[in-house]
Amino acid sequence: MYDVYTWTTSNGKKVNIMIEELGVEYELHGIQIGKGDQFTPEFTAINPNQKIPAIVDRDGPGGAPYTLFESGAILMYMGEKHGRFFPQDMAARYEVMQWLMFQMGGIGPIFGQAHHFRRAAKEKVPYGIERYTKETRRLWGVLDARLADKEWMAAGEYTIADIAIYPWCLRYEWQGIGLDEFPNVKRWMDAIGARPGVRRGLALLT
Ligand SMILES: N[C@@H](CCC(=O)N[C@@H](CS)C(=O)NCC(=O)O)C(=O)O
Repeated sequence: MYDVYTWTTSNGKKVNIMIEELGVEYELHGIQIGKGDQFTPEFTAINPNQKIPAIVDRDGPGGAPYTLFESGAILMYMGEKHGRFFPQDMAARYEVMQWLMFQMGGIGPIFGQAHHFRRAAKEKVPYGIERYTKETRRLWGVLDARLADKEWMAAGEYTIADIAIYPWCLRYEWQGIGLDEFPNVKRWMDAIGARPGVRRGLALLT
């Protein structure tokens, strides 16, 4: 049984999809970041970094409750605990971790800055818009090249690497990206979007 502290943003969606794909039991706690729920003392005790997502596994290692934040760590934990979407074989596992880290260290921060400078920033800063739009487009190119001869991002199967990257791609319009320009990513997104667990995950809290 998990307590899941999340919202409908890209990082939140990763965990929303994962819990529905796994079919685990959970209690959902909507943390409305636009209203400042992430700054309450109760949530800060769960994630001192005051960001969603976070989880508490009521049956953690040793049978004790186990608290975890950072979406990549949560996906690895759940994938390992339930033996799904995170292969055991060392070479396959590190390939998955490689693309997961690529998402956490590249796609997340860069796409996030593109969203900020292109949409949220009150002042339109041409340097910020150009810098993050250009790098976002480059990262889309990396994804498209990777998927040119592969069905999934890593290890020849649907994994937490796909689950981590997909929600960020859903915001392509915010990034000034046309899906027709990246046909391999589009095909991969269509395949992920057709999964019932993904559909259920994306519907949470909406
Ligand atoms: N690296 C973190 C990033 C988490 C993050 O940036 N979450 C955003 C929503 S997608 C958030 O909670 N923002 C609220 C804030 O910054 O105050 C992760 O992947 O979990």
